[in-house]
Amino acid sequence: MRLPGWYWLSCAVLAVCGAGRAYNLTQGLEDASAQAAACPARLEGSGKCEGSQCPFQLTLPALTLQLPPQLGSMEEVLKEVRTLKEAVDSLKKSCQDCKLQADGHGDPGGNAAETARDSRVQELESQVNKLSSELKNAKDQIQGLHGRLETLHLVNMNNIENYVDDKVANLTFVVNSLDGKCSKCPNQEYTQSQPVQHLIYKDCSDYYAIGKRSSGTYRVTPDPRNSSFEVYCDMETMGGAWTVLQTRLDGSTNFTRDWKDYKAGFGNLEREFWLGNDKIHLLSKSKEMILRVDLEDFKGVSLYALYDQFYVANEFLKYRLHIGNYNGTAGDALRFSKHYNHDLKFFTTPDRDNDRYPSGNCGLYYSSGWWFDACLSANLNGKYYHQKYKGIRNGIFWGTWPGITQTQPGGYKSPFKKAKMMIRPKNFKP
Ligand SMILES: [Ca+2]
Repeated sequence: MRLPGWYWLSCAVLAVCGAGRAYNLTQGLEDASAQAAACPARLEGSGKCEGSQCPFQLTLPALTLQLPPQLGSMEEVLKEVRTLKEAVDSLKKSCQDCKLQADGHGDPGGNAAETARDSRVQELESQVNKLSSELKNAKDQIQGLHGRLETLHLVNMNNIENYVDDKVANLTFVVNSLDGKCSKCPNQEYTQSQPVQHLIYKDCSDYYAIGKRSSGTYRVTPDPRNSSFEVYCDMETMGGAWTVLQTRLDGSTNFTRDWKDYKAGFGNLEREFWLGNDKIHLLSKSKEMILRVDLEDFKGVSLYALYDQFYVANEFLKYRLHIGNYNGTAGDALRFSKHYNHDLKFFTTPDRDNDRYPSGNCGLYYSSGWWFDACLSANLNGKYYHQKYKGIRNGIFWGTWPGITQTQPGGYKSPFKKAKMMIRPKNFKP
Protein backbone atom coordinates (compact mmCIF):
# COMPACT_ATOMS: atom_id res chain seq x y z
CA MET A 1 0.00 0.00 0.00
CA ARG A 2 1.32 3.39 -0.96
CA LEU A 3 1.19 6.00 1.82
CA PRO A 4 0.32 9.60 0.97
CA GLY A 5 3.12 12.19 0.63
CA TRP A 6 2.11 14.35 3.67
CA TYR A 7 2.75 11.36 6.01
CA TRP A 8 6.50 11.30 5.17
CA LEU A 9 6.75 15.03 5.61
CA SER A 10 5.43 15.07 9.19
CA CYS A 11 7.96 12.37 10.29
CA ALA A 12 10.86 14.37 8.89
CA VAL A 13 9.95 17.52 10.90
CA LEU A 14 9.77 15.59 14.19
CA ALA A 15 13.13 13.94 13.57
CA VAL A 16 14.93 17.28 12.93
CA CYS A 17 13.63 18.92 16.13
CA GLY A 18 14.29 15.93 18.42
CA ALA A 19 10.72 16.02 19.61
CA GLY A 20 10.60 12.27 19.27
CA ARG A 21 13.08 12.07 22.10
CA ALA A 22 11.27 14.41 24.49
CA TYR A 23 9.49 11.59 26.41
CA ASN A 24 12.77 9.63 26.79
CA LEU A 25 15.04 12.39 28.13
CA THR A 26 15.99 11.84 31.76
CA GLN A 27 19.71 12.71 31.56
CA GLY A 28 19.87 16.23 32.83
CA LEU A 29 19.57 19.92 32.03
CA GLU A 30 22.86 20.16 30.28
CA ASP A 31 21.93 17.85 27.48
CA ALA A 32 18.60 19.56 27.14
CA SER A 33 20.15 23.02 27.05
CA ALA A 34 22.62 21.97 24.37
CA GLN A 35 19.89 20.78 22.19
CA ALA A 36 17.81 23.89 22.79
CA ALA A 37 20.41 26.02 21.10
CA ALA A 38 20.19 24.01 17.87
CA CYS A 39 16.36 23.64 17.86
CA PRO A 40 13.73 26.22 18.57
CA ALA A 41 11.95 23.65 20.80
CA ARG A 42 13.13 23.78 24.48
CA LEU A 43 12.77 21.22 27.24
CA GLU A 44 13.13 22.65 30.83
CA GLY A 45 12.11 21.89 34.42
CA SER A 46 9.35 23.62 36.27
CA GLY A 47 10.77 26.38 38.48
CA LYS A 48 8.61 25.87 41.57
CA CYS A 49 9.23 22.20 42.01
CA GLU A 50 11.62 20.45 44.44
CA GLY A 51 13.15 16.99 44.40
CA SER A 52 13.47 14.41 41.64
CA GLN A 53 9.81 14.20 40.85
CA CYS A 54 9.61 17.57 39.11
CA PRO A 55 8.06 17.48 35.67
CA PHE A 56 9.75 18.75 32.56
CA GLN A 57 8.19 21.30 30.38
CA LEU A 58 8.42 21.14 26.60
CA THR A 59 7.98 24.33 24.69
CA LEU A 60 7.47 24.04 20.97
CA PRO A 61 7.55 26.89 18.50
CA ALA A 62 4.55 27.72 16.37
CA LEU A 63 4.23 25.03 13.74
CA THR A 64 2.34 25.25 10.44
CA LEU A 65 1.82 22.18 8.36
CA GLN A 66 0.77 22.13 4.72
CA LEU A 67 -1.64 19.22 4.24
CA PRO A 68 -3.00 18.00 0.90
CA PRO A 69 -6.50 19.29 0.00
CA GLN A 70 -7.94 15.74 -0.05
CA LEU A 71 -7.55 15.72 3.77
CA GLY A 72 -10.25 18.45 3.97
CA SER A 73 -12.79 16.22 2.32
CA MET A 74 -12.01 13.48 4.88
CA GLU A 75 -14.08 15.31 7.46
CA GLU A 76 -17.03 15.51 5.07
CA VAL A 77 -16.59 11.82 4.22
CA LEU A 78 -16.54 10.95 7.92
CA LYS A 79 -19.55 13.14 8.49
CA GLU A 80 -21.33 11.38 5.62
CA VAL A 81 -20.36 7.98 6.99
CA ARG A 82 -21.72 8.97 10.40
CA THR A 83 -24.98 10.10 8.79
CA LEU A 84 -25.19 6.85 6.83
CA LYS A 85 -24.50 4.88 10.00
CA GLU A 86 -27.25 6.74 11.82
CA ALA A 87 -29.61 6.03 8.90
CA VAL A 88 -28.64 2.34 8.93
CA ASP A 89 -29.11 2.18 12.71
CA SER A 90 -32.48 3.86 12.37
CA LEU A 91 -33.54 1.47 9.60
CA LYS A 92 -32.26 -1.47 11.60
CA LYS A 93 -34.32 -0.39 14.59
CA SER A 94 -37.37 0.13 12.43
CA CYS A 95 -36.85 -3.29 10.98
CA GLN A 96 -36.64 -4.84 14.41
CA ASP A 97 -39.83 -3.04 15.40
CA CYS A 98 -41.48 -4.35 12.25
CA LYS A 99 -40.40 -7.87 13.03
CA LEU A 100 -41.68 -7.56 16.57
CA GLN A 101 -45.03 -6.37 15.24
CA ALA A 102 -45.15 -9.16 12.70
CA ASP A 103 -44.43 -11.69 15.44
CA GLY A 104 -47.38 -10.33 17.34
CA HIS A 105 -45.34 -8.96 20.25
CA GLY A 106 -45.10 -5.35 19.14
CA ASP A 107 -48.86 -4.49 18.68
CA PRO A 108 -51.23 -6.79 20.49
CA GLY A 109 -54.29 -4.96 19.04
CA GLY A 110 -53.83 -5.95 15.34
CA ASN A 111 -53.82 -9.71 15.56
CA ALA A 112 -56.24 -9.76 18.46
CA ALA A 113 -58.83 -7.87 16.38
CA GLU A 114 -58.37 -10.30 13.51
CA THR A 115 -58.74 -13.28 15.81
CA ALA A 116 -61.90 -11.76 17.30
CA ARG A 117 -63.35 -11.29 13.81
CA ASP A 118 -62.64 -14.91 12.89
CA SER A 119 -64.22 -16.08 16.12
CA ARG A 120 -67.35 -13.97 15.47
CA VAL A 121 -67.69 -15.35 11.94
CA GLN A 122 -67.40 -18.90 13.26
CA GLU A 123 -70.00 -18.15 15.92
CA LEU A 124 -72.43 -16.73 13.33
CA GLU A 125 -71.86 -19.71 11.06
CA SER A 126 -72.62 -22.01 13.93
CA GLN A 127 -75.81 -20.08 14.73
CA VAL A 128 -76.93 -20.16 11.08
CA ASN A 129 -76.34 -23.92 10.95
CA LYS A 130 -78.28 -24.37 14.17
CA LEU A 131 -81.22 -22.25 12.92
CA SER A 132 -81.21 -24.09 9.61
CA SER A 133 -81.38 -27.40 11.43
CA GLU A 134 -84.18 -26.14 13.67
CA LEU A 135 -86.07 -24.84 10.62
CA LYS A 136 -85.82 -28.24 8.99
CA ASN A 137 -87.09 -29.94 12.15
CA ALA A 138 -90.01 -27.49 12.33
CA LYS A 139 -90.85 -28.16 8.68
CA ASP A 140 -90.80 -31.92 9.29
CA GLN A 141 -93.05 -31.48 12.33
CA ILE A 142 -95.48 -29.29 10.36
CA GLN A 143 -95.63 -31.87 7.60
CA GLY A 144 -96.26 -34.60 10.16
CA LEU A 145 -99.02 -32.56 11.79
CA HIS A 146 -100.50 -31.74 8.39
CA GLY A 147 -100.67 -35.45 7.58
CA ARG A 148 -102.29 -36.22 10.92
CA LEU A 149 -104.75 -33.36 10.43
CA GLU A 150 -105.76 -34.71 7.03
CA THR A 151 -106.23 -38.18 8.45
CA LEU A 152 -108.28 -36.79 11.33
CA HIS A 153 -110.35 -34.66 9.01
CA LEU A 154 -111.05 -37.33 6.39
CA VAL A 155 -111.38 -40.39 8.60
CA ASN A 156 -112.18 -39.39 12.15
CA MET A 157 -114.58 -36.59 11.30
CA ASN A 158 -116.82 -39.10 9.52
CA ASN A 159 -116.65 -41.41 12.55
CA ILE A 160 -117.45 -38.55 14.89
CA GLU A 161 -120.35 -37.43 12.75
CA ASN A 162 -121.74 -40.95 12.62
CA TYR A 163 -121.23 -41.31 16.38
CA VAL A 164 -123.05 -38.04 17.10
CA ASP A 165 -125.83 -38.95 14.67
CA ASP A 166 -126.29 -42.32 16.41
CA LYS A 167 -126.42 -40.67 19.84
CA VAL A 168 -128.95 -38.11 18.67
CA ALA A 169 -131.05 -40.86 17.12
CA ASN A 170 -130.94 -42.87 20.39
CA LEU A 171 -131.86 -39.82 22.46
CA THR A 172 -134.69 -38.99 20.10
CA PHE A 173 -135.98 -42.53 20.45
CA VAL A 174 -135.76 -42.41 24.26
CA VAL A 175 -137.48 -39.02 24.45
CA ASN A 176 -140.19 -40.15 22.07
CA SER A 177 -140.80 -43.34 24.04
CA LEU A 178 -140.95 -41.39 27.34
CA ASP A 179 -143.36 -38.90 25.87
CA GLY A 180 -146.63 -39.13 27.83
CA LYS A 181 -145.21 -41.57 30.38
CA CYS A 182 -144.31 -38.99 33.05
CA SER A 183 -145.82 -40.11 36.38
CA LYS A 184 -145.27 -36.71 38.00
CA CYS A 185 -147.46 -35.00 35.43
CA PRO A 186 -151.02 -36.00 36.40
CA ASN A 187 -152.54 -33.69 33.83
CA GLN A 188 -151.10 -35.73 31.00
CA GLU A 189 -152.94 -38.87 30.01
CA TYR A 190 -151.01 -42.10 30.06
CA THR A 191 -151.66 -43.66 26.67
CA GLN A 192 -149.44 -46.51 25.73
CA SER A 193 -151.17 -46.87 22.41
CA GLN A 194 -150.24 -43.29 21.39
CA PRO A 195 -148.08 -43.38 18.20
CA VAL A 196 -144.42 -42.37 18.53
CA GLN A 197 -144.04 -38.63 17.95
CA HIS A 198 -140.98 -37.55 16.00
CA LEU A 199 -139.25 -34.59 17.53
CA ILE A 200 -137.06 -34.27 14.48
CA TYR A 201 -138.28 -34.71 10.92
CA LYS A 202 -135.21 -35.39 8.89
CA ASP A 203 -136.94 -35.54 5.52
CA CYS A 204 -140.33 -36.06 3.89
CA SER A 205 -140.43 -39.77 4.75
CA ASP A 206 -140.62 -38.86 8.47
CA TYR A 207 -143.77 -36.82 7.73
CA TYR A 208 -145.11 -39.70 5.68
CA ALA A 209 -144.43 -41.95 8.70
CA ILE A 210 -146.74 -39.88 10.91
CA GLY A 211 -149.50 -40.05 8.33
CA LYS A 212 -148.96 -36.99 6.17
CA ARG A 213 -150.19 -37.78 2.65
CA SER A 214 -150.56 -34.44 0.93
CA SER A 215 -147.81 -32.97 -1.24
CA GLY A 216 -146.54 -29.53 -0.19
CA THR A 217 -143.91 -27.73 1.86
CA TYR A 218 -142.72 -29.17 5.20
CA ARG A 219 -139.97 -28.17 7.61
CA VAL A 220 -137.16 -30.71 7.98
CA THR A 221 -134.04 -31.03 10.14
CA PRO A 222 -131.77 -33.57 8.49
CA ASP A 223 -128.92 -32.68 10.87
CA PRO A 224 -129.77 -31.43 14.42
CA ARG A 225 -126.53 -29.44 14.48
CA ASN A 226 -127.76 -27.37 11.55
CA SER A 227 -130.87 -25.26 11.32
CA SER A 228 -134.05 -26.67 9.83
CA PHE A 229 -135.45 -25.59 6.47
CA GLU A 230 -138.46 -25.94 4.20
CA VAL A 231 -138.66 -28.57 1.50
CA TYR A 232 -141.31 -29.65 -0.97
CA CYS A 233 -142.61 -33.18 -0.31
CA ASP A 234 -144.04 -35.31 -3.11
CA MET A 235 -146.40 -37.66 -1.25
CA GLU A 236 -147.98 -39.14 -4.40
CA THR A 237 -145.41 -40.32 -6.97
CA MET A 238 -144.56 -44.03 -6.66
CA GLY A 239 -145.63 -44.34 -3.01
CA GLY A 240 -144.73 -40.76 -1.98
CA ALA A 241 -142.38 -39.64 0.83
CA TRP A 242 -140.08 -37.97 -1.69
CA THR A 243 -138.06 -34.89 -0.76
CA VAL A 244 -137.80 -32.80 -3.92
CA LEU A 245 -134.37 -31.31 -4.79
CA GLN A 246 -135.23 -29.61 -8.08
CA THR A 247 -138.23 -28.81 -10.30
CA ARG A 248 -138.55 -27.39 -13.82
CA LEU A 249 -141.99 -26.85 -15.31
CA ASP A 250 -142.49 -23.43 -16.86
CA GLY A 251 -139.22 -21.48 -17.10
CA SER A 252 -140.27 -19.05 -14.34
CA THR A 253 -136.88 -19.35 -12.59
CA ASN A 254 -133.50 -18.54 -14.10
CA PHE A 255 -131.04 -21.41 -13.56
CA THR A 256 -127.97 -19.61 -14.93
CA ARG A 257 -126.59 -18.84 -11.46
CA ASP A 258 -123.27 -18.62 -9.63
CA TRP A 259 -121.75 -20.85 -6.95
CA LYS A 260 -123.23 -18.85 -4.09
CA ASP A 261 -126.80 -19.27 -5.41
CA TYR A 262 -126.44 -22.99 -6.08
CA LYS A 263 -124.98 -23.37 -2.56
CA ALA A 264 -127.90 -21.63 -0.83
CA GLY A 265 -130.66 -22.58 -3.24
CA PHE A 266 -133.05 -20.41 -5.24
CA GLY A 267 -136.50 -20.25 -6.78
CA ASN A 268 -139.97 -21.05 -5.49
CA LEU A 269 -140.60 -24.41 -3.75
CA GLU A 270 -144.16 -24.49 -5.12
CA ARG A 271 -142.98 -23.84 -8.69
CA GLU A 272 -139.40 -24.03 -10.00
CA PHE A 273 -136.38 -24.20 -7.69
CA TRP A 274 -132.99 -25.62 -6.78
CA LEU A 275 -133.07 -26.64 -3.11
CA GLY A 276 -129.41 -25.75 -2.52
CA ASN A 277 -126.23 -27.82 -2.40
CA ASP A 278 -125.70 -27.47 1.37
CA LYS A 279 -129.24 -28.73 2.05
CA ILE A 280 -128.91 -31.53 -0.51
CA HIS A 281 -125.67 -32.56 1.22
CA LEU A 282 -127.33 -32.67 4.67
CA LEU A 283 -130.36 -34.60 3.38
CA SER A 284 -128.28 -37.18 1.53
CA LYS A 285 -126.00 -37.57 4.56
CA SER A 286 -128.76 -38.08 7.14
CA LYS A 287 -129.95 -41.35 5.64
CA GLU A 288 -129.03 -43.67 2.81
CA MET A 289 -131.00 -42.20 -0.09
CA ILE A 290 -132.17 -43.18 -3.56
CA LEU A 291 -132.66 -40.69 -6.42
CA ARG A 292 -135.57 -40.44 -8.83
CA VAL A 293 -135.48 -38.26 -11.96
CA ASP A 294 -138.79 -37.54 -13.74
CA LEU A 295 -138.84 -36.05 -17.23
CA GLU A 296 -141.52 -35.04 -19.69
CA ASP A 297 -141.09 -33.67 -23.22
CA PHE A 298 -143.41 -31.37 -25.21
CA LYS A 299 -144.93 -34.39 -26.98
CA GLY A 300 -146.32 -35.56 -23.63
CA VAL A 301 -143.86 -38.45 -23.14
CA SER A 302 -143.02 -39.05 -19.45
CA LEU A 303 -140.10 -41.26 -18.40
CA TYR A 304 -138.06 -41.72 -15.22
CA ALA A 305 -134.67 -42.85 -13.98
CA LEU A 306 -133.97 -44.41 -10.54
CA TYR A 307 -130.58 -44.64 -8.85
CA ASP A 308 -130.39 -46.90 -5.81
CA GLN A 309 -127.91 -44.62 -4.07
CA PHE A 310 -127.51 -40.86 -3.93
CA TYR A 311 -125.06 -38.76 -1.96
CA VAL A 312 -123.66 -35.27 -2.42
CA ALA A 313 -120.50 -34.37 -0.50
CA ASN A 314 -120.02 -31.08 1.37
CA GLU A 315 -118.72 -27.82 -0.06
CA PHE A 316 -115.16 -28.62 1.02
CA LEU A 317 -115.33 -31.58 -1.39
CA LYS A 318 -117.03 -29.40 -4.03
CA TYR A 319 -120.41 -31.15 -3.63
CA ARG A 320 -119.13 -34.26 -5.38
CA LEU A 321 -121.92 -36.52 -6.70
CA HIS A 322 -122.20 -40.22 -5.81
CA ILE A 323 -124.89 -42.29 -7.55
CA GLY A 324 -125.72 -46.00 -7.40
CA ASN A 325 -127.11 -48.43 -9.96
CA TYR A 326 -129.64 -47.29 -12.53
CA ASN A 327 -133.13 -48.59 -13.11
CA GLY A 328 -136.01 -46.99 -15.05
CA THR A 329 -137.28 -45.97 -18.48
CA ALA A 330 -135.44 -42.75 -19.39
CA GLY A 331 -132.01 -44.40 -19.66
CA ASP A 332 -128.82 -43.98 -17.58
CA ALA A 333 -127.79 -40.56 -18.84
CA LEU A 334 -125.87 -39.75 -15.65
CA ARG A 335 -123.53 -42.62 -16.46
CA PHE A 336 -123.79 -42.52 -20.25
CA SER A 337 -120.33 -43.85 -21.16
CA LYS A 338 -116.72 -43.96 -20.05
CA HIS A 339 -116.23 -40.46 -21.44
CA TYR A 340 -119.54 -38.99 -20.28
CA ASN A 341 -120.05 -39.95 -16.67
CA HIS A 342 -121.46 -37.56 -14.06
CA ASP A 343 -120.89 -39.94 -11.17
CA LEU A 344 -118.10 -38.84 -8.81
CA LYS A 345 -117.86 -35.42 -10.51
CA PHE A 346 -117.57 -32.11 -8.67
CA PHE A 347 -120.13 -29.36 -8.94
CA THR A 348 -119.31 -26.60 -11.41
CA THR A 349 -120.96 -23.20 -11.87
CA PRO A 350 -120.22 -20.47 -14.44
CA ASP A 351 -117.98 -18.81 -11.85
CA ARG A 352 -116.39 -21.99 -10.38
CA ASP A 353 -114.68 -24.44 -12.73
CA ASN A 354 -114.43 -27.89 -11.13
CA ASP A 355 -115.15 -29.88 -14.30
CA ARG A 356 -112.92 -32.21 -16.29
CA TYR A 357 -112.87 -30.05 -19.41
CA PRO A 358 -109.37 -28.55 -19.48
CA SER A 359 -109.95 -25.78 -22.04
CA GLY A 360 -112.87 -24.02 -20.36
CA ASN A 361 -115.76 -23.98 -17.93
CA CYS A 362 -118.65 -26.29 -18.86
CA GLY A 363 -120.94 -24.38 -16.49
CA LEU A 364 -120.23 -21.16 -18.34
CA TYR A 365 -120.61 -22.79 -21.76
CA TYR A 366 -123.86 -24.59 -20.90
CA SER A 367 -125.29 -21.78 -18.72
CA SER A 368 -125.84 -23.76 -15.52
CA GLY A 369 -124.55 -25.34 -12.34
CA TRP A 370 -124.12 -29.13 -12.58
CA TRP A 371 -121.83 -32.08 -11.90
CA PHE A 372 -120.13 -31.62 -15.27
CA ASP A 373 -117.69 -34.12 -16.73
CA ALA A 374 -116.07 -32.86 -19.96
CA CYS A 375 -118.76 -31.81 -20.40
CA LEU A 376 -122.14 -33.60 -20.34
CA SER A 377 -124.56 -36.38 -21.19
CA ALA A 378 -127.20 -34.90 -18.88
CA ASN A 379 -127.96 -31.42 -17.56
CA LEU A 380 -131.25 -30.87 -15.76
CA ASN A 381 -130.30 -27.29 -14.82
CA GLY A 382 -129.95 -26.07 -18.43
CA LYS A 383 -131.95 -23.20 -19.88
CA TYR A 384 -135.71 -23.62 -20.13
CA TYR A 385 -136.75 -23.51 -23.80
CA HIS A 386 -140.46 -23.44 -24.63
CA GLN A 387 -139.77 -24.80 -28.10
CA LYS A 388 -137.04 -26.27 -30.32
CA TYR A 389 -133.84 -24.26 -30.25
CA LYS A 390 -130.62 -23.91 -32.28
CA GLY A 391 -126.97 -23.52 -31.41
CA ILE A 392 -125.31 -24.74 -28.23
CA ARG A 393 -127.23 -27.53 -26.52
CA ASN A 394 -127.59 -25.58 -23.30
CA GLY A 395 -131.23 -26.48 -22.59
CA ILE A 396 -132.48 -29.13 -20.16
CA PHE A 397 -130.89 -32.30 -21.47
CA TRP A 398 -131.04 -36.07 -20.89
CA GLY A 399 -128.77 -37.81 -23.35
CA THR A 400 -130.50 -41.22 -23.31
CA TRP A 401 -133.91 -39.77 -24.15
CA PRO A 402 -135.40 -41.57 -27.18
CA GLY A 403 -134.35 -39.84 -30.39
CA ILE A 404 -132.82 -36.84 -28.66
CA THR A 405 -129.47 -37.03 -30.46
CA GLN A 406 -130.97 -37.61 -33.90
CA THR A 407 -130.25 -34.78 -36.31
CA GLN A 408 -133.34 -32.71 -36.88
CA PRO A 409 -134.09 -30.56 -39.95
CA GLY A 410 -132.41 -27.17 -39.54
CA GLY A 411 -130.20 -28.48 -36.69
CA TYR A 412 -132.89 -27.90 -34.07
CA LYS A 413 -132.66 -29.39 -30.57
CA SER A 414 -135.60 -30.73 -28.58
CA PRO A 415 -136.38 -29.14 -25.22
CA PHE A 416 -138.00 -30.69 -22.14
CA LYS A 417 -141.27 -29.53 -20.65
CA LYS A 418 -140.75 -30.88 -17.15
CA ALA A 419 -137.90 -32.17 -15.04
CA LYS A 420 -137.77 -33.17 -11.38
CA MET A 421 -135.18 -34.62 -9.02
CA MET A 422 -136.19 -36.12 -5.66
CA ILE A 423 -134.79 -38.43 -2.98
CA ARG A 424 -136.19 -40.92 -0.47
CA PRO A 425 -134.57 -43.19 2.15
CA LYS A 426 -133.47 -46.47 0.61
CA ASN A 427 -135.17 -48.49 3.35
CA PHE A 428 -138.55 -46.70 2.97
CA LYS A 429 -141.55 -49.01 2.75
CA PRO A 430 -144.79 -47.40 1.62
CA1 LIG B 1 -112.67 -26.76 -16.93
